[in-house]
Amino acid sequence: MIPVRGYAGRKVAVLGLGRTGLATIAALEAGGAEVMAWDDGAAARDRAEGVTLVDLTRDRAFEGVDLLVTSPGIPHLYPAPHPAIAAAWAAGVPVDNDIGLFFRSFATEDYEEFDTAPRVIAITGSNGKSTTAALTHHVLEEAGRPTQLAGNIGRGVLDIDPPRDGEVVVLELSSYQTDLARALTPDVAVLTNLSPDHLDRHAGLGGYFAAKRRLFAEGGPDRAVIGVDEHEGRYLANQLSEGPGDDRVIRISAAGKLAGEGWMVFARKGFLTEWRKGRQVASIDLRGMAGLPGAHNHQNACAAYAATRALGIGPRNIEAAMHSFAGLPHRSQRIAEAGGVAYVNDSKATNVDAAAKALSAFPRIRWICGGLQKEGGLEGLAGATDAVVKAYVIGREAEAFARQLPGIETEICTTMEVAVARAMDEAEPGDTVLLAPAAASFDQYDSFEKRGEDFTQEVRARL
Ligand code: UMA
Repeated sequence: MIPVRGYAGRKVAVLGLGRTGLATIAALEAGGAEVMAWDDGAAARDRAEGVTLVDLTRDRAFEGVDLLVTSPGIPHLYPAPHPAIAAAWAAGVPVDNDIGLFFRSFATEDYEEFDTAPRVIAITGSNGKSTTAALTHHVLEEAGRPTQLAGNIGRGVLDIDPPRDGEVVVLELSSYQTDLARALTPDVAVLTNLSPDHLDRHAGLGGYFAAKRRLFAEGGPDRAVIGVDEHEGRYLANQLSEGPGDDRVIRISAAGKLAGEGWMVFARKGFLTEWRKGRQVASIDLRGMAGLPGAHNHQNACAAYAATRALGIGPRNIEAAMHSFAGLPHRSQRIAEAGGVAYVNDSKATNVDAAAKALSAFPRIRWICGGLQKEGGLEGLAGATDAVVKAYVIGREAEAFARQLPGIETEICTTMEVAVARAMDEAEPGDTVLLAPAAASFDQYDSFEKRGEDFTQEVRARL
Protein backbone atom coordinates (compact mmCIF):
# COMPACT_ATOMS: atom_id res chain seq x y z
CA MET A 1 0.00 0.00 0.00
CA ILE A 2 1.09 3.61 -0.62
CA PRO A 3 0.45 5.59 2.61
CA VAL A 4 -1.21 8.90 1.72
CA ARG A 5 0.95 11.88 2.63
CA GLY A 6 -0.18 15.28 3.82
CA TYR A 7 -3.27 14.31 5.84
CA ALA A 8 -1.83 13.05 9.15
CA GLY A 9 -4.18 14.07 11.96
CA ARG A 10 -6.67 15.55 9.48
CA LYS A 11 -10.23 14.49 8.82
CA VAL A 12 -10.90 12.91 5.41
CA ALA A 13 -14.23 11.67 4.06
CA VAL A 14 -14.36 8.79 1.54
CA LEU A 15 -17.37 8.22 -0.73
CA GLY A 16 -17.85 4.72 -2.20
CA LEU A 17 -16.79 1.49 -0.54
CA GLY A 18 -15.78 -0.57 -3.58
CA ARG A 19 -12.23 -1.43 -4.60
CA THR A 20 -11.21 2.23 -4.76
CA GLY A 21 -12.81 3.27 -1.49
CA LEU A 22 -11.45 0.40 0.60
CA ALA A 23 -7.88 0.79 -0.73
CA THR A 24 -8.10 4.55 -0.18
CA ILE A 25 -9.25 4.18 3.42
CA ALA A 26 -6.37 1.81 4.23
CA ALA A 27 -3.84 4.15 2.58
CA LEU A 28 -5.23 7.25 4.32
CA GLU A 29 -5.17 5.54 7.70
CA ALA A 30 -1.61 4.35 7.09
CA GLY A 31 -0.72 8.01 6.50
CA GLY A 32 -2.30 8.99 9.83
CA ALA A 33 -5.58 10.52 8.59
CA GLU A 34 -8.83 10.26 10.52
CA VAL A 35 -11.22 8.66 8.03
CA MET A 36 -15.00 8.47 7.78
CA ALA A 37 -16.79 6.91 4.85
CA TRP A 38 -20.13 6.36 3.16
CA ASP A 39 -21.68 4.25 0.41
CA ASP A 40 -25.27 4.50 -0.85
CA GLY A 41 -25.46 0.72 -0.93
CA ALA A 42 -26.34 -0.99 2.36
CA ALA A 43 -24.51 -4.17 1.30
CA ALA A 44 -21.26 -2.26 0.70
CA ARG A 45 -21.61 -0.55 4.09
CA ASP A 46 -22.14 -3.90 5.79
CA ARG A 47 -19.03 -5.34 4.14
CA ALA A 48 -16.82 -2.46 5.26
CA GLU A 49 -15.67 -3.84 8.58
CA GLY A 50 -13.88 -1.47 10.95
CA VAL A 51 -14.76 1.60 8.85
CA THR A 52 -16.32 4.64 10.59
CA LEU A 53 -19.56 5.20 8.68
CA VAL A 54 -21.03 8.70 8.43
CA ASP A 55 -23.88 9.57 6.06
CA LEU A 56 -22.19 12.20 3.91
CA THR A 57 -25.50 13.36 2.49
CA ARG A 58 -26.85 14.52 5.86
CA ASP A 59 -26.75 18.17 6.97
CA ARG A 60 -23.40 19.58 8.09
CA ALA A 61 -21.66 16.25 7.30
CA PHE A 62 -18.62 18.19 6.05
CA GLU A 63 -18.04 20.32 9.15
CA GLY A 64 -14.36 20.01 10.10
CA VAL A 65 -13.62 17.78 7.06
CA ASP A 66 -10.42 18.61 5.10
CA LEU A 67 -10.95 16.51 1.99
CA LEU A 68 -13.50 14.32 0.22
CA VAL A 69 -12.15 11.38 -1.80
CA THR A 70 -14.65 9.87 -4.21
CA SER A 71 -14.77 6.72 -6.38
CA PRO A 72 -14.77 6.65 -10.20
CA GLY A 73 -18.22 5.08 -10.59
CA ILE A 74 -19.87 7.92 -8.66
CA PRO A 75 -20.90 10.88 -10.88
CA HIS A 76 -19.05 14.01 -9.77
CA LEU A 77 -20.46 16.45 -12.31
CA TYR A 78 -22.60 14.91 -15.08
CA PRO A 79 -25.34 13.87 -15.50
CA ALA A 80 -25.61 15.38 -11.98
CA PRO A 81 -23.16 15.55 -9.08
CA HIS A 82 -23.71 13.07 -6.28
CA PRO A 83 -25.40 14.97 -3.36
CA ALA A 84 -22.38 14.39 -1.08
CA ILE A 85 -20.04 15.89 -3.69
CA ALA A 86 -22.33 18.89 -4.14
CA ALA A 87 -22.39 19.27 -0.33
CA ALA A 88 -18.56 19.21 -0.21
CA TRP A 89 -18.44 22.00 -2.80
CA ALA A 90 -20.96 24.02 -0.80
CA ALA A 91 -18.83 23.57 2.33
CA GLY A 92 -15.64 24.55 0.45
CA VAL A 93 -14.10 21.10 0.94
CA PRO A 94 -11.71 19.99 -1.84
CA VAL A 95 -12.74 16.86 -3.76
CA ASP A 96 -10.07 14.48 -5.09
CA ASN A 97 -9.76 10.81 -6.00
CA ASP A 98 -7.30 8.01 -5.32
CA ILE A 99 -5.30 8.88 -8.44
CA GLY A 100 -4.65 12.44 -7.20
CA LEU A 101 -3.62 11.10 -3.79
CA PHE A 102 -1.37 8.53 -5.45
CA PHE A 103 0.58 11.09 -7.47
CA ARG A 104 1.04 13.28 -4.37
CA SER A 105 2.20 10.36 -2.25
CA PHE A 106 4.19 8.12 -4.60
CA ALA A 107 7.64 9.78 -4.39
CA THR A 108 9.23 9.55 -0.93
CA GLU A 109 12.57 10.36 0.72
CA ASP A 110 13.60 6.72 0.05
CA TYR A 111 14.20 7.72 -3.57
CA GLU A 112 17.54 9.17 -2.50
CA GLU A 113 18.80 5.65 -1.79
CA PHE A 114 17.76 4.33 -5.21
CA ASP A 115 20.13 3.99 -8.19
CA THR A 116 17.19 4.42 -10.57
CA ALA A 117 14.18 6.48 -9.56
CA PRO A 118 10.83 4.71 -9.91
CA ARG A 119 8.72 5.75 -12.90
CA VAL A 120 5.02 5.82 -13.69
CA ILE A 121 3.51 4.99 -17.08
CA ALA A 122 -0.17 6.04 -17.22
CA ILE A 123 -2.34 4.70 -20.03
CA THR A 124 -5.70 6.01 -21.12
CA GLY A 125 -7.85 5.84 -24.27
CA SER A 126 -11.27 4.55 -25.27
CA ASN A 127 -10.29 1.06 -26.29
CA GLY A 128 -7.28 -1.14 -25.75
CA LYS A 129 -6.05 0.51 -22.57
CA SER A 130 -6.27 -2.66 -20.47
CA THR A 131 -4.44 -4.75 -23.06
CA THR A 132 -1.85 -2.01 -23.57
CA ALA A 133 -1.32 -1.70 -19.81
CA ALA A 134 -1.04 -5.47 -19.32
CA LEU A 135 1.31 -5.82 -22.30
CA THR A 136 3.49 -2.92 -21.09
CA HIS A 137 3.67 -4.54 -17.67
CA HIS A 138 4.53 -7.91 -19.25
CA VAL A 139 7.30 -6.42 -21.43
CA LEU A 140 8.87 -4.71 -18.40
CA GLU A 141 8.64 -7.90 -16.37
CA GLU A 142 10.26 -9.96 -19.13
CA ALA A 143 12.98 -7.32 -19.47
CA GLY A 144 13.78 -7.80 -15.78
CA ARG A 145 12.45 -4.45 -14.52
CA PRO A 146 10.54 -4.47 -11.22
CA THR A 147 6.98 -3.48 -12.15
CA GLN A 148 3.43 -3.29 -10.79
CA LEU A 149 0.10 -2.92 -12.59
CA ALA A 150 -2.93 -1.08 -11.17
CA GLY A 151 -5.81 1.33 -11.85
CA ASN A 152 -8.91 0.75 -13.95
CA ILE A 153 -7.62 -2.76 -14.73
CA GLY A 154 -8.90 -3.83 -11.30
CA ARG A 155 -6.47 -2.93 -8.52
CA GLY A 156 -6.84 0.38 -6.68
CA VAL A 157 -3.71 2.49 -7.28
CA LEU A 158 -3.14 3.08 -3.56
CA ASP A 159 -3.17 -0.68 -3.02
CA ILE A 160 0.21 -1.27 -4.73
CA ASP A 161 3.39 -1.91 -2.74
CA PRO A 162 5.81 0.98 -2.14
CA PRO A 163 8.09 1.21 -5.18
CA ARG A 164 11.49 -0.50 -5.32
CA ASP A 165 14.70 0.69 -6.93
CA GLY A 166 14.10 1.05 -10.67
CA GLU A 167 10.44 0.05 -10.45
CA VAL A 168 7.98 1.02 -13.17
CA VAL A 169 4.35 1.37 -12.08
CA VAL A 170 1.94 0.89 -14.97
CA LEU A 171 -1.48 2.49 -14.46
CA GLU A 172 -4.56 2.07 -16.60
CA LEU A 173 -6.67 5.20 -16.09
CA SER A 174 -10.28 5.76 -17.16
CA SER A 175 -11.77 9.12 -18.07
CA TYR A 176 -13.63 9.06 -14.74
CA GLN A 177 -10.27 8.87 -12.99
CA THR A 178 -8.32 11.44 -15.04
CA ASP A 179 -11.20 13.94 -14.98
CA LEU A 180 -11.15 14.49 -11.25
CA ALA A 181 -7.58 13.79 -10.05
CA ARG A 182 -6.00 16.92 -8.54
CA ALA A 183 -2.47 15.68 -9.35
CA LEU A 184 -1.59 13.79 -12.55
CA THR A 185 2.15 13.58 -13.12
CA PRO A 186 3.14 10.36 -14.89
CA ASP A 187 6.61 10.12 -16.48
CA VAL A 188 5.15 8.56 -19.62
CA ALA A 189 1.52 9.17 -20.64
CA VAL A 190 -0.26 7.14 -23.31
CA LEU A 191 -3.48 7.81 -25.28
CA THR A 192 -4.34 4.71 -27.29
CA ASN A 193 -7.29 6.12 -29.30
CA LEU A 194 -10.54 8.02 -28.88
CA SER A 195 -14.11 7.08 -29.74
CA PRO A 196 -17.39 8.01 -28.03
CA ASP A 197 -17.98 6.32 -24.67
CA HIS A 198 -19.30 7.34 -21.23
CA LEU A 199 -20.84 10.43 -22.86
CA ASP A 200 -23.42 10.87 -20.09
CA ARG A 201 -20.65 11.25 -17.52
CA HIS A 202 -18.81 13.90 -19.57
CA ALA A 203 -21.68 15.79 -21.20
CA GLY A 204 -20.57 14.64 -24.66
CA LEU A 205 -17.45 13.82 -26.65
CA GLY A 206 -15.75 17.17 -25.96
CA GLY A 207 -15.99 16.64 -22.21
CA TYR A 208 -14.79 13.05 -22.59
CA PHE A 209 -11.72 14.13 -24.58
CA ALA A 210 -11.05 16.97 -22.12
CA ALA A 211 -11.02 14.44 -19.26
CA LYS A 212 -8.47 12.24 -21.07
CA ARG A 213 -6.33 15.21 -22.12
CA ARG A 214 -5.70 16.13 -18.51
CA LEU A 215 -3.10 13.34 -18.44
CA PHE A 216 -1.03 15.37 -20.89
CA ALA A 217 -1.42 18.81 -19.31
CA GLU A 218 1.42 21.18 -20.07
CA GLY A 219 4.39 20.47 -17.84
CA GLY A 220 3.13 16.90 -17.48
CA PRO A 221 4.83 13.78 -18.80
CA ASP A 222 8.43 13.57 -20.06
CA ARG A 223 7.16 11.50 -22.97
CA ALA A 224 3.71 11.38 -24.51
CA VAL A 225 2.70 8.36 -26.60
CA ILE A 226 -0.31 9.35 -28.69
CA GLY A 227 -2.52 7.38 -31.07
CA VAL A 228 -2.97 9.67 -34.07
CA ASP A 229 -5.65 7.72 -35.96
CA GLU A 230 -8.33 10.24 -34.91
CA HIS A 231 -8.47 14.03 -35.10
CA GLU A 232 -8.28 14.34 -31.33
CA GLY A 233 -4.98 12.41 -31.15
CA ARG A 234 -3.48 14.41 -34.03
CA TYR A 235 -4.55 17.63 -32.34
CA LEU A 236 -3.11 16.61 -28.99
CA ALA A 237 0.21 15.45 -30.49
CA ASN A 238 0.48 18.72 -32.36
CA GLN A 239 -0.32 20.80 -29.28
CA LEU A 240 2.37 19.04 -27.26
CA SER A 241 5.15 19.23 -29.90
CA GLU A 242 7.54 22.13 -30.32
CA GLY A 243 8.04 21.11 -33.95
CA PRO A 244 8.07 18.13 -36.33
CA GLY A 245 11.25 16.59 -34.85
CA ASP A 246 10.26 16.94 -31.18
CA ASP A 247 10.69 13.41 -29.86
CA ARG A 248 9.05 14.01 -26.50
CA VAL A 249 5.94 12.98 -28.43
CA ILE A 250 5.84 9.48 -29.91
CA ARG A 251 3.07 9.16 -32.49
CA ILE A 252 1.53 5.74 -33.00
CA SER A 253 -0.85 4.43 -35.66
CA ALA A 254 -2.46 1.20 -36.78
CA ALA A 255 -4.04 2.90 -39.80
CA GLY A 256 -1.00 3.32 -42.01
CA LYS A 257 2.54 4.55 -42.40
CA LEU A 258 3.52 7.70 -40.51
CA ALA A 259 6.07 9.98 -42.10
CA GLY A 260 8.20 12.81 -40.78
CA GLU A 261 11.19 13.71 -38.66
CA GLY A 262 9.78 12.78 -35.26
CA TRP A 263 9.52 9.55 -33.28
CA MET A 264 6.87 7.23 -34.74
CA VAL A 265 5.69 3.68 -34.23
CA PHE A 266 3.12 2.26 -36.61
CA ALA A 267 1.66 -1.09 -37.61
CA ARG A 268 1.00 -1.94 -41.22
CA LYS A 269 0.18 -5.28 -42.82
CA GLY A 270 1.04 -7.08 -39.59
CA PHE A 271 4.44 -5.42 -39.08
CA LEU A 272 5.28 -2.90 -36.36
CA THR A 273 7.88 -0.38 -37.41
CA GLU A 274 9.73 2.26 -35.40
CA TRP A 275 11.04 5.39 -37.12
CA ARG A 276 13.15 8.09 -35.56
CA LYS A 277 14.63 11.18 -37.17
CA GLY A 278 13.48 10.05 -40.62
CA ARG A 279 15.04 6.58 -40.38
CA GLN A 280 13.73 3.11 -39.61
CA VAL A 281 15.10 1.92 -36.26
CA ALA A 282 13.39 -1.46 -35.80
CA SER A 283 10.66 -3.71 -37.16
CA ILE A 284 8.67 -6.54 -35.56
CA ASP A 285 6.50 -9.16 -37.25
CA LEU A 286 3.24 -9.19 -35.24
CA ARG A 287 1.56 -11.86 -37.33
CA GLY A 288 1.08 -15.09 -35.45
CA MET A 289 1.37 -13.47 -32.01
CA ALA A 290 -1.47 -15.41 -30.38
CA GLY A 291 -2.15 -12.84 -27.65
CA LEU A 292 -2.38 -9.92 -30.10
CA PRO A 293 -4.76 -10.76 -32.98
CA GLY A 294 -6.15 -8.04 -35.28
CA ALA A 295 -5.35 -4.44 -36.18
CA HIS A 296 -6.73 -3.13 -32.86
CA ASN A 297 -4.24 -5.29 -30.98
CA HIS A 298 -1.50 -4.11 -33.31
CA GLN A 299 -2.35 -0.59 -32.16
CA ASN A 300 -2.03 -1.79 -28.54
CA ALA A 301 1.33 -3.36 -29.46
CA CYS A 302 2.51 -0.01 -30.89
CA ALA A 303 1.48 1.82 -27.71
CA ALA A 304 3.18 -0.67 -25.37
CA TYR A 305 6.26 -0.74 -27.63
CA ALA A 306 6.54 3.07 -27.59
CA ALA A 307 5.98 3.32 -23.82
CA THR A 308 8.67 0.75 -23.03
CA ARG A 309 11.08 2.13 -25.66
CA ALA A 310 10.67 5.50 -23.92
CA LEU A 311 12.14 3.82 -20.82
CA GLY A 312 15.05 2.35 -22.77
CA ILE A 313 13.92 -1.26 -23.32
CA GLY A 314 15.44 -2.69 -26.53
CA PRO A 315 13.34 -3.74 -29.55
CA ARG A 316 14.41 -7.41 -29.44
CA ASN A 317 13.46 -7.71 -25.75
CA ILE A 318 10.08 -6.18 -26.51
CA GLU A 319 9.53 -8.55 -29.44
CA ALA A 320 10.36 -11.63 -27.33
CA ALA A 321 7.95 -10.49 -24.60
CA MET A 322 5.16 -9.86 -27.12
CA HIS A 323 5.46 -13.46 -28.28
CA SER A 324 4.88 -14.74 -24.74
CA PHE A 325 1.98 -12.35 -23.99
CA ALA A 326 -1.15 -14.43 -23.38
CA GLY A 327 -3.68 -11.60 -23.83
CA LEU A 328 -6.36 -10.66 -21.32
CA PRO A 329 -9.55 -12.54 -20.50
CA HIS A 330 -12.62 -11.26 -22.41
CA ARG A 331 -10.51 -9.35 -24.96
CA SER A 332 -10.11 -11.22 -28.25
CA GLN A 333 -9.48 -14.25 -26.06
CA ARG A 334 -9.28 -17.48 -28.03
CA ILE A 335 -11.03 -19.88 -25.66
CA ALA A 336 -11.23 -23.00 -27.86
CA GLU A 337 -10.69 -24.44 -31.30
CA ALA A 338 -12.50 -27.55 -32.57
CA GLY A 339 -13.27 -28.96 -36.01
CA GLY A 340 -11.53 -26.01 -37.68
CA VAL A 341 -13.77 -23.50 -35.85
CA ALA A 342 -12.21 -20.94 -33.48
CA TYR A 343 -14.13 -19.59 -30.46
CA VAL A 344 -13.22 -16.07 -29.38
CA ASN A 345 -14.47 -14.19 -26.31
CA ASP A 346 -14.41 -10.40 -26.73
CA SER A 347 -17.08 -9.63 -24.12
CA LYS A 348 -15.17 -6.42 -23.32
CA ALA A 349 -16.36 -5.06 -26.69
CA THR A 350 -19.07 -3.11 -24.87
CA ASN A 351 -19.22 -0.33 -27.45
CA VAL A 352 -19.59 -0.18 -31.22
CA ASP A 353 -16.01 0.86 -31.88
CA ALA A 354 -14.51 -2.03 -29.91
CA ALA A 355 -16.84 -4.49 -31.65
CA ALA A 356 -15.93 -3.11 -35.08
CA LYS A 357 -12.27 -3.71 -34.27
CA ALA A 358 -12.89 -7.30 -33.20
CA LEU A 359 -14.95 -7.88 -36.37
CA SER A 360 -12.00 -6.83 -38.52
CA ALA A 361 -9.62 -9.31 -36.87
CA PHE A 362 -11.09 -12.58 -38.21
CA PRO A 363 -12.37 -13.95 -41.52
CA ARG A 364 -15.85 -15.62 -41.69
CA ILE A 365 -17.44 -14.67 -38.39
CA ARG A 366 -20.50 -16.09 -36.65
CA TRP A 367 -21.15 -13.06 -34.50
CA ILE A 368 -22.85 -13.15 -31.11
CA CYS A 369 -23.94 -9.58 -30.35
CA GLY A 370 -26.52 -7.50 -28.50
CA GLY A 371 -27.26 -6.27 -25.00
CA LEU A 372 -27.82 -2.83 -23.52
CA GLN A 373 -27.16 -0.33 -26.28
CA LYS A 374 -25.08 2.78 -25.75
CA GLU A 375 -25.87 6.24 -27.12
CA GLY A 376 -25.40 6.69 -30.85
CA GLY A 377 -26.92 3.35 -31.98
CA LEU A 378 -25.04 0.97 -34.25
CA GLU A 379 -24.14 3.40 -37.03
CA GLY A 380 -20.44 3.01 -36.29
CA LEU A 381 -20.65 -0.61 -37.47
CA ALA A 382 -21.24 0.44 -41.08
CA GLY A 383 -18.60 -1.20 -43.25
CA ALA A 384 -17.25 -3.26 -40.34
CA THR A 385 -19.44 -6.32 -40.80
CA ASP A 386 -18.10 -7.63 -44.13
CA ALA A 387 -16.65 -10.76 -42.52
CA VAL A 388 -19.90 -11.60 -40.71
CA VAL A 389 -21.62 -14.71 -42.08
CA LYS A 390 -24.48 -14.42 -39.61
CA ALA A 391 -25.38 -12.53 -36.41
CA TYR A 392 -26.89 -14.32 -33.41
CA VAL A 393 -28.51 -11.59 -31.35
CA ILE A 394 -28.83 -11.74 -27.56
CA GLY A 395 -30.24 -9.33 -24.98
CA ARG A 396 -33.60 -8.21 -23.70
CA GLU A 397 -34.02 -5.90 -26.70
CA ALA A 398 -32.64 -8.38 -29.23
CA GLU A 399 -35.25 -7.58 -31.90
CA ALA A 400 -34.63 -3.84 -31.80
CA PHE A 401 -30.88 -4.51 -31.93
CA ALA A 402 -31.24 -6.87 -34.92
CA ARG A 403 -33.31 -4.29 -36.84
CA GLN A 404 -30.25 -2.00 -36.84
CA LEU A 405 -28.08 -4.60 -38.57
CA PRO A 406 -29.21 -4.24 -42.18
CA GLY A 407 -27.65 -6.42 -44.85
CA ILE A 408 -26.65 -9.21 -42.47
CA GLU A 409 -28.47 -12.47 -41.86
CA THR A 410 -29.66 -12.33 -38.23
CA GLU A 411 -31.31 -14.70 -35.82
CA ILE A 412 -32.98 -13.57 -32.58
CA CYS A 413 -31.56 -15.82 -29.87
CA THR A 414 -32.11 -13.64 -26.77
CA THR A 415 -30.02 -15.85 -24.47
CA MET A 416 -26.37 -16.83 -24.63
CA GLU A 417 -27.32 -20.48 -24.39
CA VAL A 418 -29.38 -20.35 -27.58
CA ALA A 419 -26.89 -18.12 -29.42
CA VAL A 420 -23.94 -20.42 -28.74
CA ALA A 421 -25.94 -23.54 -29.62
CA ARG A 422 -27.16 -22.06 -32.94
CA ALA A 423 -23.75 -20.66 -33.92
CA MET A 424 -22.05 -23.97 -33.15
CA ASP A 425 -24.67 -25.95 -35.11
CA GLU A 426 -24.11 -23.82 -38.18
CA ALA A 427 -20.34 -23.19 -38.00
CA GLU A 428 -18.12 -24.59 -40.73
CA PRO A 429 -14.35 -25.14 -40.76
CA GLY A 430 -12.61 -21.77 -41.12
CA ASP A 431 -15.32 -19.90 -39.18
CA THR A 432 -14.79 -17.96 -35.96
CA VAL A 433 -17.61 -17.87 -33.41
CA LEU A 434 -17.05 -14.42 -31.92
CA LEU A 435 -18.72 -12.84 -28.89
CA ALA A 436 -18.28 -9.08 -29.46
CA PRO A 437 -21.59 -7.63 -28.21
CA ALA A 438 -21.26 -3.92 -29.19
CA ALA A 439 -23.36 -3.28 -26.08
CA ALA A 440 -23.16 -3.25 -22.30
CA SER A 441 -24.09 -6.41 -20.43
CA PHE A 442 -26.26 -5.00 -17.65
CA ASP A 443 -29.62 -6.06 -19.15
CA GLN A 444 -28.70 -9.71 -18.53
CA TYR A 445 -25.47 -9.83 -16.48
CA ASP A 446 -23.74 -8.05 -13.58
CA SER A 447 -20.67 -7.31 -15.69
CA PHE A 448 -18.98 -7.96 -19.03
CA GLU A 449 -16.79 -10.51 -17.21
CA LYS A 450 -19.85 -12.58 -16.21
CA ARG A 451 -21.12 -12.42 -19.81
CA GLY A 452 -17.76 -13.66 -21.12
CA GLU A 453 -17.67 -16.44 -18.56
CA ASP A 454 -21.17 -17.53 -19.59
CA PHE A 455 -20.10 -17.64 -23.26
CA THR A 456 -16.99 -19.66 -22.38
CA GLN A 457 -19.01 -22.11 -20.29
CA GLU A 458 -21.66 -22.58 -22.98
CA VAL A 459 -18.99 -23.24 -25.62
CA ARG A 460 -17.00 -25.66 -23.46
CA ALA A 461 -20.13 -27.55 -22.42
CA ARG A 462 -20.86 -28.30 -26.08
CA LEU A 463 -17.39 -29.31 -27.29
N1 UMA B 1 -21.79 4.05 -5.20
C1 UMA B 1 -22.44 4.96 -4.39
N2 UMA B 1 -23.20 5.93 -4.99
C2 UMA B 1 -23.32 6.04 -6.35
C3 UMA B 1 -22.64 5.12 -7.16
C4 UMA B 1 -21.88 4.13 -6.55
O1 UMA B 1 -22.34 4.91 -3.17
O2 UMA B 1 -24.02 6.95 -6.83
C5 UMA B 1 -20.99 3.01 -4.56
C6 UMA B 1 -21.48 1.60 -4.91
O3 UMA B 1 -22.52 1.20 -4.05
C7 UMA B 1 -20.22 0.76 -4.74
C8 UMA B 1 -19.10 1.76 -4.93
O4 UMA B 1 -19.65 3.07 -5.02
O5 UMA B 1 -20.10 0.17 -3.46
C9 UMA B 1 -18.43 1.37 -6.25
O6 UMA B 1 -17.52 2.32 -6.66
P1 UMA B 1 -16.99 2.27 -8.16
O7 UMA B 1 -18.14 2.07 -9.11
O8 UMA B 1 -16.15 3.45 -8.39
O9 UMA B 1 -16.19 0.88 -8.21
P2 UMA B 1 -14.80 0.41 -7.62
O10 UMA B 1 -15.02 -0.95 -7.06
O11 UMA B 1 -14.16 1.41 -6.75
O12 UMA B 1 -14.00 0.21 -9.01
C10 UMA B 1 -13.40 1.34 -9.64
C11 UMA B 1 -13.61 1.24 -11.16
N3 UMA B 1 -15.05 1.23 -11.45
C12 UMA B 1 -15.61 2.16 -12.26
O13 UMA B 1 -14.96 3.04 -12.80
C13 UMA B 1 -17.09 2.05 -12.50
C14 UMA B 1 -12.97 -0.03 -11.68
O14 UMA B 1 -13.05 -0.03 -13.11
C15 UMA B 1 -11.50 -0.05 -11.29
O15 UMA B 1 -10.93 -1.29 -11.69
C16 UMA B 1 -11.35 0.14 -9.78
O16 UMA B 1 -12.01 1.35 -9.37
C17 UMA B 1 -9.88 0.27 -9.36
O17 UMA B 1 -9.28 1.43 -9.92
C18 UMA B 1 -14.04 -0.91 -13.70
C19 UMA B 1 -14.84 -0.17 -14.76
O18 UMA B 1 -15.95 -0.60 -15.07
C20 UMA B 1 -13.34 -2.08 -14.41
N4 UMA B 1 -14.34 0.92 -15.34
C21 UMA B 1 -15.02 1.64 -16.41
C22 UMA B 1 -14.68 1.06 -17.77
O19 UMA B 1 -13.62 0.40 -17.89
O20 UMA B 1 -15.46 1.30 -18.72
C23 UMA B 1 -14.57 3.12 -16.40
